[in-house]
Amino acid sequence: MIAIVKPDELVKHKQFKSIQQKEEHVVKEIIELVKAEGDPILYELTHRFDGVLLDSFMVRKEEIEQAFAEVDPDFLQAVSEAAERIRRYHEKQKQYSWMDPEEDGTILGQIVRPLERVGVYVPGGRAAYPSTVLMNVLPAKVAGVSEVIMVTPPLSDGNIHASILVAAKIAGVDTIYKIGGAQAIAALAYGTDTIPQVDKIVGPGNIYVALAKKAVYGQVDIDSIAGPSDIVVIADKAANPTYVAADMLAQAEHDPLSSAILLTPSVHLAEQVIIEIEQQLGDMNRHEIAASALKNRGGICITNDLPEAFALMNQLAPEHLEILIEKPWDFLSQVKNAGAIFLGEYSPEAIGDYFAGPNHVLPTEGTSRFFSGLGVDSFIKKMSLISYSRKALLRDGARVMTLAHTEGLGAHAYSIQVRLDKEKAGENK
Ligand code: HSO
Ligand code: ZN
Repeated sequence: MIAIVKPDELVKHKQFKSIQQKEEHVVKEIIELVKAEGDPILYELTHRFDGVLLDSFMVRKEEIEQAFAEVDPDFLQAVSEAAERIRRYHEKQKQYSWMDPEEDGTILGQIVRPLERVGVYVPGGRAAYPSTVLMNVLPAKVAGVSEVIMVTPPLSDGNIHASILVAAKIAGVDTIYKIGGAQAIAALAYGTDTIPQVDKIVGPGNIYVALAKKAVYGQVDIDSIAGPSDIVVIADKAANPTYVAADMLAQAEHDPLSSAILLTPSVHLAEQVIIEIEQQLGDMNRHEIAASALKNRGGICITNDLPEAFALMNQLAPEHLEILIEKPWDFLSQVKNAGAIFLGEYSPEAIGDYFAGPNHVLPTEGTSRFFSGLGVDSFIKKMSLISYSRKALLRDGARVMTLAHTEGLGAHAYSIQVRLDKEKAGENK
């Protein structure tokens, strides 16, 4: 099921484009329709694509109360505790405004402000994860976003999964609308009579949603477009092959295009992991998805040593990196590119997917080379602040004028000159 591959094959493995362009024209058409016609076309498109004619796409308070009554108490407990840990972790990411007074009375600073309104897209069907609701909403709330709007396509009976409604409420979503697809993205980007225009849209979705997000980028901000999920495990002979296999399969079960790669200097461990994968696969409820993922984008690579494993991992720039070696902390400094790092055998990726606190929305497909995961940062803006003093302007004015003249911008220079002239005239009085 999983093959032993050479290092150069691994890097090729990784190169994979998930977004096709052929649905682009459909998406553009939908966006134009929603811009032109607003609410009525949203009802029509929901009827056409989701097969349900809604009276109203706004989720009512009673529907949320009903969802709380419906869900398993264990789920309620787990999701509440997860939300608490995620909130606490993100609190630490908060950035604060600062002001720096200089001796001459000048004050420079940076003012941090949250975005005002954010839209969170939650996909329908099998990929509607309550954990993803928490991961998208909580950082926005911690950042201080005043209004978080969630959109999600209705099920064929016009409802939304109870677990999604419960997670949304616990995370602090302000309003929920039953709309999905490109039409939901267009409504959030341009606003309709019912749906307010937002400043940023986050959350995963199918190809139509991804293309719609790309198309409205600039009108609003968006998060990065998520590709299939991936993991690299670096393990040595001390690692437990049962754990290594289990963690690779946990990733593989997401999607037939998910990637799970093991880098190890130990041939013995590699052999044990292959046996374990075969055994554990047999018992999996998502057997077929995981098996195709391992076949399509799985691989085990035997490296000469651990430094080579780390170098290869950095080339792959994984979304998730598990370090299952004897002294994982000793190698942390070698990690340059990874969305999230899991150290030691008690940190399986699943603890991070659901509960530990860090965000599970992470850069995929090698983009951890230059992107970071979703966080409080994703929902704030920074404004610079300048309050120059008279003394400082008199001191620096001539320098500014030199630079302005060099750029041929006379009015820039003059805006300084008038002040210098006036102040100097005042001094001579
Ligand atoms: N591993 C996924 C997140 C997830 N796992 C959601 C379970 N539910 C991407 O980081
Ligand atoms: Zn996962």
